[in-house]
Amino acid sequence: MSDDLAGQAREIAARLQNLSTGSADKPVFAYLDLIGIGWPIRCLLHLKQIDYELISIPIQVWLQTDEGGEVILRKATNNAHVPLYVDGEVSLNQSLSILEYLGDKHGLMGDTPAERWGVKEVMAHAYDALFSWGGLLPIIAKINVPDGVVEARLQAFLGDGPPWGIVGGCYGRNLKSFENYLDANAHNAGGFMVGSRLSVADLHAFNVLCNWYKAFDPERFKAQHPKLNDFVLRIAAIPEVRDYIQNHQEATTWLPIPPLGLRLTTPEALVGLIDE
Ligand SMILES: N[C@@H](CCC(=O)N[C@@H](CS)C(=O)NCC(=O)O)C(=O)O
Repeated sequence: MSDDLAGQAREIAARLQNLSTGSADKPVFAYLDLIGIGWPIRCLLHLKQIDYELISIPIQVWLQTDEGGEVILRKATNNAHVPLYVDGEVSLNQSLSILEYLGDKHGLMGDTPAERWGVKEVMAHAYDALFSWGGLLPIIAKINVPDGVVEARLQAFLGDGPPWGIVGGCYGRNLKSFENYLDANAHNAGGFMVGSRLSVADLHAFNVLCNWYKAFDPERFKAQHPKLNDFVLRIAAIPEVRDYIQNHQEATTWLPIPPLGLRLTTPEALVGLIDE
């Protein structure tokens, strides 16, 4: 591996570009060295004890640009993003597709056609709760955003201030939808999002609920959403999930660079989220 960061970016880019269903003798998963949206995929691979190659890309390497100022690694995948998952059957570059594919392969997509649709719906909601206009990521990301806007957006999102643009009370509203999914499934024992056993819907929901929403405002989360806190503790009590959190998960939720993000959680605080 080259010792300069741009050299490392070029080497990883070449490796990603050379990956194909024909080349992979075991599954390969490439992602940044943070929890981000990779957590449910890596947790599933851990739960199912899949032997795979992890290409963990340090964020400083990802940020390297070429002579023209373009991010080198953005040119290495179809949609300029990671995660990327490749095995002998597929090469997938969207986290939801990867989760659905692995969910199918390893029996984590529900037990009936209706449950399968339910799993997909909860995953779509979990994705929205992070990435959509009313999601948490646009609130956290503050690079080049004036301080006043960061604060107004945050207050609106939490419902503690007037709406900002189209963001208003979305922290609580996004969480209420998760509660609705749990309530709708309450006739099934076990307290899962869908059906009567673990599915990728639970893994995806867990990541968004614990590593993002609870980490962002632990006191509010516990006080106002006890049912979701119980869900977090329940999923984290599954021995393989607990092992993944305590011994294998990445140390930070996202870019560990304070000027770029609001309320970044320390590695210790992140692991502590499953004990209360
Ligand atoms: N819809 C895509 C989104 C992927 C995405 O936004 N990935 C981020 C990391 S979480 C990324 O690659 N960021 C680097 C960049 O945009 O340069 C998915 O779900 O896989």
